[in-house]
Amino acid sequence: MATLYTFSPSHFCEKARWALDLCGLDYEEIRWAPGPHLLAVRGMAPETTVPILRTAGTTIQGSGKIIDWLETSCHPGWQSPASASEAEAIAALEAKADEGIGVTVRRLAYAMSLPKEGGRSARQLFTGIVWWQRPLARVMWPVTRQAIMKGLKASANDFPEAKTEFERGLDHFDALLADGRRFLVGDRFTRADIALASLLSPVAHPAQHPVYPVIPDTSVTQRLNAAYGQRPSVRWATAIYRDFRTLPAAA
Ligand SMILES: N[C@@H](CCC(=O)N[C@@H](CS)C(=O)NCC(=O)O)C(=O)O
Repeated sequence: MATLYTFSPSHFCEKARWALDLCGLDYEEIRWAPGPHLLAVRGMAPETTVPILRTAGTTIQGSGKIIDWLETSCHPGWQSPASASEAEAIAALEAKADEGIGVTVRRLAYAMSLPKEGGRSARQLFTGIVWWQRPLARVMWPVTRQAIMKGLKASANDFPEAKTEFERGLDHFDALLADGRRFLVGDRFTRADIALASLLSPVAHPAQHPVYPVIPDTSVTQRLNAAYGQRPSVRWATAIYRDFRTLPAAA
């Protein structure tokens, strides 16, 4: 059986999880906490980031690479772009969703939470983590919290820039969706749709998200949803979750 290593609330992890669920791949999810994950990832993969997928024969790090691997090994219905130009458009939009939404919404969420309500973020981040990381995660949290604020430029002072950056990403996708299209590229669901919808999930807070319902405190998500929930991209993400977020049969 394959193993997917994640942080519980991570939207990049949700992107990979969604693709795995859609493929029907049999996998176990092991949740790590930021901080202790540095020990766990050592020797497993070159970077320190999750998601990481491990199968009998290979270790794949990064949501995009995991989906690349799924496309060749699992033959999901949403692969095989109709043309080279469609493949290019899908890749470009996925990259834009990763950078313009994934990175910026994470920075904004942390800038809203870590400077003053770090304990809430910890409770979210530690949801369902593997047993041996629990005590370590708590002990390391003060250092981890500072490291995240510094590394992601998510201090209180960074908040205005983080907000502007995220809104720029939203503007981009709102403009793209203004023609009323159902899918980002062409007339069917693709990995670009998985990318944008999952990376907007911290704002859309969709009912079909497999982790959010069990996360103890979602106040930042609620605030993000109150501020941006009516934006066209966020409404689009909510609808895509409703119509396409397939969960594994056992879940
Ligand atoms: N481009 C990567 C981004 C992954 C990423 O940034 N993951 C974060 C969690 S959202 C992480 O693992 N951070 C911990 C670290 O950088 O050590 C992907 O698509 O997988």
